[in-house]
Amino acid sequence: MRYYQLADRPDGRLIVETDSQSYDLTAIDPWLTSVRRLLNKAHTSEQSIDAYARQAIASAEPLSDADQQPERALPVRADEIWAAGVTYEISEQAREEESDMPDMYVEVYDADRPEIFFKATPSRTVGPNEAVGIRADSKWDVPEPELGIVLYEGSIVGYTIGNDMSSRSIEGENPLYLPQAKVYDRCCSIGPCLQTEIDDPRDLTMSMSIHRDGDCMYEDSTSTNKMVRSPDELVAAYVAHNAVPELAVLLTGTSLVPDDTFTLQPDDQIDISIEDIGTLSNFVVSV
Ligand code: DO4
Ligand code: MG
Repeated sequence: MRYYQLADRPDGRLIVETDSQSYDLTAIDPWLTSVRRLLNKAHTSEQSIDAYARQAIASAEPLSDADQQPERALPVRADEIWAAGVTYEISEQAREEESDMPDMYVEVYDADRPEIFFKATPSRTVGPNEAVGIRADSKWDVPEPELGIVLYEGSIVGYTIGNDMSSRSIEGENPLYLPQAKVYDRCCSIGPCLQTEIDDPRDLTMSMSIHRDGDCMYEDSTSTNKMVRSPDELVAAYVAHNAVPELAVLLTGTSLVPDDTFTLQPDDQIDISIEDIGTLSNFVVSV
């Protein structure tokens, strides 16, 4: 099932989409304004969120198409977002090329311990159709389209799409600058929904396009089957010796890297799609 957040009411509105219909969970229970609240209720009644939602919508009327038009907002307001790195060969090769210290990327790609880094707080995270940032002190900037794992109390509850916005010039100058290359205003986008029914997260088609003034500057697709780590392995590394917050997102690394001649500019339009989840669209601003 797909869970969407709408922002057309002050407290928000939570929509669930089943195979064939959409339902307004907030209209059914006014307390259910967010995915977090739904997870809280499901957790208290020892049910999965899908079981809880199915019960809630059992006797409700589905929404008409017109009711579903309002803009979709950030679907999961995670307490923190972390990200895995160098989980695909193409990412390892790109870092090797951009860095004066390439060996460390080869080593982490092959190592038992994955690279996991802190990516964003809620204040730095945007939702669908909002602006993502490129740093004004960076010369080379890219989006990183990534499958996002949504975790409640450290356990996987579903998947989403994430954009790990990155400064390649700052990271390339010195790997110790990674936090500055990765964590800044509007550095992360999440959306368009929380999808709880993914059969195999390691077999999803993912694509990204970047448009500038109506021209396509980049377009490519890949599959999560090229990931060298499993979601379970990445989650195990994230929760190890780490009291994680109630709601978190863990991004799983990028497998789509534009040519080295490409850098983002303000007003560029980024569209990232993952099979069974949907499309996350954002435009770029300088921050
Ligand atoms: O090692 C630096 C970051 C890698 C990353 O963000 C990725 O592979 O997606
Ligand atoms: Mg990344």
